[in-house]
Amino acid sequence: MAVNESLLPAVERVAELLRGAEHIACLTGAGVSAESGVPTFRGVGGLWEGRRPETLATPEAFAADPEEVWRFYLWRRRLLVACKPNPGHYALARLERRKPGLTLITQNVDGLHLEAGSRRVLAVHGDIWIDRCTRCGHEARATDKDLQTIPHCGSCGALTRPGVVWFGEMLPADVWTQAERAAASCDLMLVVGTSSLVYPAASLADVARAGGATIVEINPQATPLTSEADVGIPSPSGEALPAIVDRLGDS
Ligand code: BV8
Ligand code: ZN
Repeated sequence: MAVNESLLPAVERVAELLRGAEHIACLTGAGVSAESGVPTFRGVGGLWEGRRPETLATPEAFAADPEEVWRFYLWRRRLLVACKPNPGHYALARLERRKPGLTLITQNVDGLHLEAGSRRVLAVHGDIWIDRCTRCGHEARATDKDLQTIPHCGSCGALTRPGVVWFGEMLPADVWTQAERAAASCDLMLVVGTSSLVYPAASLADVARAGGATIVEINPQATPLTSEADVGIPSPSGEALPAIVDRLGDS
């Protein structure tokens, strides 16, 4: 689908900002994977068996009932096996090739940015495809051969957990430091497909603005960031991002 005609001036404005920017940070959330068929967290269909992800994505839920939390994550992995990157993911990978100063920071754990060809990806909430041992910390990439069985550690046999950051857990320190640095030093920040409700990721736009960056939001719905953004494109990212990157041309 092409971007709505009425948004073309905003699309051209963002392309112009990208042409002039050297350091660009892009923060993405679940919305950038929505057009790939991945349910968002807080949108319609974002529930699992009537439960909200926030109540399952916690250390407490895992301690109380590891099997139930694993059923949630195995369900999401089975969903993801059928999901492919969408034009929004591919546009960001093209943008990285055109603008090497781009840093892509994602809250998503689905791996679709890497699958679309983005190379410099800071996954601040981890990776759903990683199994991490609860005893020895050994990490292994899940194979999608069998997504019905709770994985155990290949090294010590103990129960594993998904390699994602749960609510109440610290973000991986090295990745978070790089994300903060990219936000603080960018001239332009694109905030794409996120409700801007989850911290500290949602604070990155404030860090960028404090550093003098121009803020662009791409999201069909309004968020707490919308009133603060310099440019807003109320469009699905799978339509807006390709339109923007197409306008960069080869100049
Ligand atoms: C931490 C991995 C503690 C797991 C995730 C009260 C106030 C402020 C903060 C807190 C508070 N109480 C608790 C906190 C902290 C908490 C938090 O922020 N809670 C929120 C809910 C209030 N944060 C934490 O716990 C973080 N850790 O703070 O550490 C600490 C501090 C010091 C010392 C020790 C400890 C950890 C947060 C990470 C949690 N893990 N995911 C998993 O995936 O299973 S977060 C989860 O939410 C996902 O990663 C998701 O990406 C993220 C954010 O959601 P969004 O990506 O924005 O998705 P959402 O569905 O919300 O929105 C989708 C958007 O897309 C919508 O706006 C929609 O309009 C738009 N959209 C839809 N379609 C499209 C589209 N956009 C474009 N195109 C489309 N087609
Ligand atoms: Zn182990």
